[in-house]
Amino acid sequence: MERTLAIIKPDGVSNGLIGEIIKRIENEGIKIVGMKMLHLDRFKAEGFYYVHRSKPFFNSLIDYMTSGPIVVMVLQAPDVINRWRKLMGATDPKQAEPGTIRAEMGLNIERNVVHGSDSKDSAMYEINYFFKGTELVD
Ligand code: IDP
Ligand code: MG
Repeated sequence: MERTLAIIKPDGVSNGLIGEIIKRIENEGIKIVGMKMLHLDRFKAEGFYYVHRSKPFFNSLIDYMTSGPIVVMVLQAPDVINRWRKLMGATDPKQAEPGTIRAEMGLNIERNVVHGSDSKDSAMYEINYFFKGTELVD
């Protein structure tokens, strides 16, 4: 069993896509074991995207991620890190496989609707960044 962190980003929430995205997760047989809605402040968003701090898009990314509420979820299933990234599609919606969330709902390479951890290590960091152990069910 594996866990990953998923986020429905501000554009996904404001465009009314929470239900559609959760439906796709559940239809894959992936279990949601933690979920909350948050509005990140800059400090919290910067800590989450720490690895990108020197990228040219960092400030714009923080503006975007603090622009409205998000939904953070912990997903659990075998191989869920890869499976959730497959459902999301590539970072740039223009490059994303047809049928993926980002291909169908993403606005551009920044406003791309969803987040998913990219490795076991980042999944552990990101889950602990938003959830206490007692906030996860099994
Ligand atoms: P990922 O979300 O597919 O893992 P990362 O490279 O980890 O992609 O980038 C984190 C987030 O930063 C992306 O989801 C996107 O919102 C934003 N981002 C990535 N690359 C660019 C870019 O070239 N321009 C603007 N925003 C970007
Ligand atoms: Mg990433």
